[in-house]
Amino acid sequence: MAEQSRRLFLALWPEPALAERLHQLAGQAHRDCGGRIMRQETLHLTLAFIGAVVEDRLPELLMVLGRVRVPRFHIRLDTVGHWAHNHILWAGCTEVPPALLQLAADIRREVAAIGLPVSEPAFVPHMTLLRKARTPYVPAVFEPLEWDVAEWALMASCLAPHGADYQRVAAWALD
Ligand code: 3AM
Repeated sequence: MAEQSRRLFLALWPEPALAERLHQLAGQAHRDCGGRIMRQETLHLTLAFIGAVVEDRLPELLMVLGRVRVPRFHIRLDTVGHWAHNHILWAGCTEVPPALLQLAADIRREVAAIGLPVSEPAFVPHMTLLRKARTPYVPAVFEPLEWDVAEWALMASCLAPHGADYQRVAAWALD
């Protein structure tokens, strides 16, 4: 019988109040840009994507991820970007906190060290708001959204017809 595997990635997950503000922003953008709005409970900032991992590799993965030590940091979400190549409209930050870059780099290094595949492209912190957006979005007024980040999580993604469902596998507090 084939071994059970789960599609894993690492992410920052916003508190419900911030997710609600982001979802409102997505709703405003949707009126101009079309596309598909991410469900509020699925909004996140991906740190690293791993992909399918068989269950018996999980203890080792949890062990190496537990070595990552990064101080808490603050993200100011103050920009809305659009990627023409994949039609994603996203919220991001013009000033990327060094600790966020360190967290993503340390996670990728630990995952690669145990021979699991981990996303290679340059890390551009973003929170996907719309998929299949037709155009960029220029908000008339945009009050930055402030985010005190205290933890990061290992998530499992389950692809479904209505979009991915996400399940929290483990989480670690920042220092
Ligand atoms: O944070 P976003 O929405 O940009 O696009 C997927 C999503 O990113 C990305 O991982 C996040 C959680 O699913 N993703 C999916 N497949 C991927 C892959 N093969 C991938 N990232 C890199 N390589």
